[in-house]
Order: sequence, then C-alpha cells, then structure tokens
Amino acid sequence: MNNFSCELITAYIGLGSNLEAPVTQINSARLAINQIDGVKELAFSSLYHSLPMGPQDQPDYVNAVMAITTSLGPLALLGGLQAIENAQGRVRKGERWGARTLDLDILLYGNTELDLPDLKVPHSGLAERSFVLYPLYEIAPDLFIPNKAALADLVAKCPLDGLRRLD
Ligand code: ROI
Repeated sequence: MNNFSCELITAYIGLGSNLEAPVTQINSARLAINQIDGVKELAFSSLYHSLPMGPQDQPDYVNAVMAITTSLGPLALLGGLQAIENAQGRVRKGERWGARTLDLDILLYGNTELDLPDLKVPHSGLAERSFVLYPLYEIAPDLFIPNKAALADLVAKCPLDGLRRLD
C-alpha cells in the first residue's frame, strides 16, 4: 500500500427493525449507510419478514442484508452504523434482546476475525439466525464464513423459522 491507494474491504451488514414502520426504517438506513464517507453499496437483499428471536412479547421483524465496500476500519464502520441507529431513534434500554427501531450489525468484515469488547466478527449469532443467513445467501451464495463453514452449508442446516420474503 502507498499514500495514494487504500485497501477496500467487502463487508456485510445485517439490518433489522420491529418498531415504528420497520420497512421505512430499513429503507432509510440503507440510504444513510450510503451516505457514510468511505462506504459504497455493492448489493442489497430482499426485505424479509421474520418472527422474533428472543422474547416473544414483541412485534415481528423486518430484516435484510447489505453488502458494501469500505475504506473504513471495522471500528470506524461500527461508529458510523451506531450513529445511524441513534439518529433513527434507537433507545438502548437494559433489556437484552428487546424490540428496536433499528439494529445494524457488522456480520462480516472481509475475512477478518475480531473479538473486541464492542465488536465480534464474524457476528456470533450468525449460524443460528435464519433472518441473517437467508438474505446473506441471496446476495452472496458463494461466501465462506471465516473459521466456520461455507454459507451454503450453514443455510442448509438452518430452519426457516417462519422467515419469508416480503413482496
Ligand atoms: N429477531 C428477528 N427475527 N430479527 C432480528 O433482527 C432480531 N434482532 C435481535 C433479536 C432481539 C435477537 N431478535 C431478532 O437483536
């Protein structure tokens, strides 16, 4: 690398919402992510309707996955995503796995494996979450999840759990 070029990483972001017009939340987040300096959209999955994982006394979710290229490091990218969550009214309550207007997770950051207090990639819940695996498979069927398996194998082992594409 030199001063005139910088590495571009392909990263995948999971989007989820189950409060305050989830489809609008996801579409607004997509626009906002495209406005982050150093981020460019490569692909965006269909929107999916999913049943809540975790506490069941909350509304169903809308989920999607976005592929980007980025010149940002993983923590700078995380900061940009958290600023969007906050701008879209995310309230961080004590409750684990509660309802939220917008959740933006870095699922994968190139082939990097990270285990930091604020960021674990590949995302730790990925293999068990149909609402992440199926949209990801839609836009990147040949992906290999670092230190895990081929995405296609993870998808084959993961029940749909009520996941369906929105039309
Ligand atoms: N459940 C679904 N279906 N979709 C999500 O995005 C989602 N996000 C979460 C928890 C609360 C674990 N459950 C979810 O953070």
